[in-house]
Amino acid sequence: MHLLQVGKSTGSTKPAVFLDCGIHAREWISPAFCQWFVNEAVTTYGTDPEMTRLLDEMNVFVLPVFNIDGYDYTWNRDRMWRKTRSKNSGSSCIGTDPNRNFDAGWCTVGASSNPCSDTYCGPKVESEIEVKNVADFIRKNKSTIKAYLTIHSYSQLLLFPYSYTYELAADHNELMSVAEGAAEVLTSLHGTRYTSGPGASTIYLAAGGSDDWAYDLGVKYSYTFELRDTGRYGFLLPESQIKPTCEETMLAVKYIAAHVLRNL
Ligand code: 0X9
Ligand code: ZN
Ligand code: ZN
Repeated sequence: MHLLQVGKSTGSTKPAVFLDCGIHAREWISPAFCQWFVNEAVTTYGTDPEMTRLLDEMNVFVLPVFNIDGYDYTWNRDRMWRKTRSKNSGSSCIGTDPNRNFDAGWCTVGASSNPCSDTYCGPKVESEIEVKNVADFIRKNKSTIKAYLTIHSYSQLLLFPYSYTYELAADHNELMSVAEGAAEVLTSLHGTRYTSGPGASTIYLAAGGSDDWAYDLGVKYSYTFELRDTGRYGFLLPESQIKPTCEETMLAVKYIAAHVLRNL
């Protein structure tokens, strides 16, 4: 797994945002966004004042493809594959849903204990090496990581904890107002409309997700983006929509990062 650190080197420790893409293999616009983000960061640093300040004051850890084996499988075998590609003992079905494999109400709701299901939670918490690696990294750097952003598709949603329960997060009001601000700036570019809210009530109850896990670890600004579209093309988002989707998403990510900085 390849993890990039983007930010001005200062010698001292800086607060950080953790951004991952491609947890689910078939959500191709997601890795495209992480790639776009890194290119924008390194090419607009020094000219765009907002990006310059962000990268002066903080680091962004970018995991461009979380589920590498699954992503490869969607390019070469099955375009609609979602899960990892690990073997399951006692079953001929392959893979675990990495976004059901985190230690957050693991496998209690909205997940399956059947290895053949697309939402299989895995044999145990962090059974998937990809999940274990990300969880270990965030745990090790939890004093510096102030925000956790994870990019999925599709549905045009900006979700935050919780998804494993209908209970509201302690920081619900702040998370909601930051989400609404981010969605507003996103819409301003091409008119794409987003819905913001806690995962459980905005899409569905689903335990074991990375956002809920990061939040309960103490990373307050924990968001799941569901990028374009709302179902016309779904995972098969046409090439012509890659650039506008990345451009608008960039505005929302920068908005959240700026809010994090302002509240340090
Ligand atoms: O179900 C998911 O993992 C995400 N939707 S997707 O269509 N990309 O699969 C939503 C995740 C929301 N957060 C949690 N369930 N924790
Ligand atoms: Zn997803
Ligand atoms: Zn455009």
